[in-house]
Amino acid sequence: MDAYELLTRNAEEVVTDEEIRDLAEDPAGKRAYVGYEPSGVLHLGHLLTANKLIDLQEAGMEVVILLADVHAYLNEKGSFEDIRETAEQMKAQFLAYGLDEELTEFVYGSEFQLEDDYTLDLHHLERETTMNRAQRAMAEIQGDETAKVSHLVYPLMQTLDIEYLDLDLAVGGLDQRKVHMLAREKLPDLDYEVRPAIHTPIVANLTDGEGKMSSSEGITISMEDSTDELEDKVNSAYCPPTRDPEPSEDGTERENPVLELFEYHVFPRFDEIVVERPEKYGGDLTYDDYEDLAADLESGELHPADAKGTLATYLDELIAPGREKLHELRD
Ligand code: NAL
Repeated sequence: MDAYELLTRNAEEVVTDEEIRDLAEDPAGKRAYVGYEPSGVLHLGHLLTANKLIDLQEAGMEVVILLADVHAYLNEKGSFEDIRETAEQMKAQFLAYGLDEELTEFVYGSEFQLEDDYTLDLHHLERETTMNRAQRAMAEIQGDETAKVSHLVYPLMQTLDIEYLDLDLAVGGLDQRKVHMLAREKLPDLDYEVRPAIHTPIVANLTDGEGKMSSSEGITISMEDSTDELEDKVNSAYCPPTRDPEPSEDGTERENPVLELFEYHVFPRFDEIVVERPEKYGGDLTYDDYEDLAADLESGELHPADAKGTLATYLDELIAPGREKLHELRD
């Protein structure tokens, strides 16, 4: 796979394509970042962006993972001490998941976000940005409240971090796009450069294919799940035999989350997917391409129950090393 393809595969959006093409010309040694509010346990949302980081490393890029402790504090995720502790666990799980240790740097936000220069730049950015704009940038991340001043400061700090970490590329889920757009618009006001961004898709809710999968509401799969729990969650997932399910009765768009998990989580990490079936049901099916699996589900060649069983097996293999790490850390 060439570098441009590695950078862009499974991306929902790249900003801008031209800038990403330039970067793909010579990716070796270039630095990409992603930031996470520390939480004790990685879930599929984290792993989706991590898959993109693995793609970037395969293209030769270095990856900076910002453990956004100050951001988590601003977003009321706990005491500062608790947040720091969960960040250490997070680090171990990322490495267990398959990020290249040589090409990954972990940085705590508090290492540089409390310095004088940073603070003064932040105040400059506060002067350049309307409350309405900051609020809109934060809405997708924080939910529907965004009622505290801390929620307005949050996206401005995220904007500034792109400069302070000396990066060539910003990576994040589609829910980060408004922050990245704010950064592209405002960094030049402070005489800083604009950087390209890659946004990964957001997977739909597992149980009904509506909205987005979320760790706070509904079901997500995490490094904490046992093999049995994972199997139960996948088996109860919504999986009509189509890529484009009808909207629900109240008109809400629906996706097929089982297919999405195959596309964004399984196929990027395995060369070949085997669906094991007894001979009397047609024997094993083997896929090296997501499109073929999706087509077989649609035609009826692949039964949803077999698709789910296979999905659970491969997801289990992906989370097993991180699960083990978590148990080690807790014992
Ligand atoms: C991502 C987050 C927080 C701070 C960041 C700073 C720089 C780059 C990326 C960052 C977390 C992210 C989330 N906003 O919603 O998880």
